[in-house]
Amino acid sequence: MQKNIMVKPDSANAVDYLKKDVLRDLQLKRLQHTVQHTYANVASYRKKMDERNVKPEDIKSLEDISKLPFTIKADLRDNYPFGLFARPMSEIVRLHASSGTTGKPIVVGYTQNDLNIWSEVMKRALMCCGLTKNDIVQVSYGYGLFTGGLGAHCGVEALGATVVPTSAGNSKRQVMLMNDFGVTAICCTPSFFCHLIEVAQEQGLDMRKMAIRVGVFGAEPWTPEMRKRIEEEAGIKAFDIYGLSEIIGPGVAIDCEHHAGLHIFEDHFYPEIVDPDTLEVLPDGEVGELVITTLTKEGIPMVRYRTRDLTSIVPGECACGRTIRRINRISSRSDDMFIIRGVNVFPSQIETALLSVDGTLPHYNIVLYTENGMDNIEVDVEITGELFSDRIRELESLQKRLTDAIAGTIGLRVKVKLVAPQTIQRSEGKARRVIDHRNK
Ligand code: DLL
Repeated sequence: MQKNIMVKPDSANAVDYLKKDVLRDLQLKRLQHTVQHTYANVASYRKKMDERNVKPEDIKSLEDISKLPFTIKADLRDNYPFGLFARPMSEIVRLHASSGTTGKPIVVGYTQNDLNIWSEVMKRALMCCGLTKNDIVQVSYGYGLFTGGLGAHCGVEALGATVVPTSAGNSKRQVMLMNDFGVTAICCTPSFFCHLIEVAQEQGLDMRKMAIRVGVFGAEPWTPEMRKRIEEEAGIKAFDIYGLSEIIGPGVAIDCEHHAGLHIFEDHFYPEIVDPDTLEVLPDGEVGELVITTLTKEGIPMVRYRTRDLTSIVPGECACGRTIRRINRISSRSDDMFIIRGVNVFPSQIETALLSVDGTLPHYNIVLYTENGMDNIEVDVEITGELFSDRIRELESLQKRLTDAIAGTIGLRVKVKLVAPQTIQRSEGKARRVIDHRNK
């Protein structure tokens, strides 16, 4: 086996600006090492490669990656818990798991070097949001098996900033500490932050007057309209951080101050976009499923992992000068889509429509139901307290504007129900917005 590819966390940021050919050389070397490492140590992966008649030596260029078989979530489930680990347990220093809705979770293991790399990419991500060691960062992603809390935590420490490890939940206390400690940045889901804004308001606190200036939001899809609302209501700059447990956790990609796509830390995570049906690799700019190959992961390397997340590679270079490529914000997962009366609908399209209309709050549910044998959508959305107690005619007009806005984005007229503030359940982690009551 080849020696480890050690990455010193301190060499971090310069890699974002490498010359393209230097980066491609680095990626190829790392890809070749990863394929050798995986072939030598992961039986199920070796079997798949043998079935395709591909050997590690066949990877002579980055394009040769298309010869390799894909990895899917079922491979992780079938090899539960440690079957895809490429290192003995004596070298695994931490486990995380993603909370599947059904059955067993997906388990991932990290060597010490994997943890160092994770801290490094998270540090680079926080630098992308303009954070420095002078910041006080509240980490309100859940700590525990979920990667959000500890992932962000280690990144803040690597940056040398001050971490406030509040974890998720207990929103009143979160707001109190944010105010008392002079917190300047927060890491949490966008839906939880919307909740924190209203909790602050209930306590007579205005986040715009507090020290907080940056939010690092992710773990769930959110729209540019949601970003606008958050930035206005809290007086902060909001950044979009992407990641998934199977690849490392948060810190796979993040947007910079230009918000023109998320820079993917491609010296560690090699991106491809494929057509989810044909699995053909798509050119830059075309939307498809994001497939990622880890280039430095030791504990559980992932070769051509199908994320199910839909995006495209942004062509061209970013005004910030980083040379690492960008992916567009993840607006949805291929398995989030529902089909109503023959129309493909993504929840994010409904969020975009709802938040483009004044008077709505960023708390909504999408209820799917069957009536007379037909599938339908009802959108329940909270509206501001003043509007709710207003005259019927105004409410009807708002309801019509919302129905029109939704019809404008999805092409279907759906039932919109205006509900009072605080009616819709708040989430502390990933929001569950779609409630499916359809007859199956
Ligand atoms: O959610 C890791 C994470 C934690 C990312 C904190 C960002 C911040 P999982 O629980 O494995 O890991 O869920 C991964 O969440 O495949 C996407 O579908 C979704 N997701 C994550 N970040 C974003 C984002 C963490 N910024 C799954 N936008 C991924 C849209 C996101 N979807």
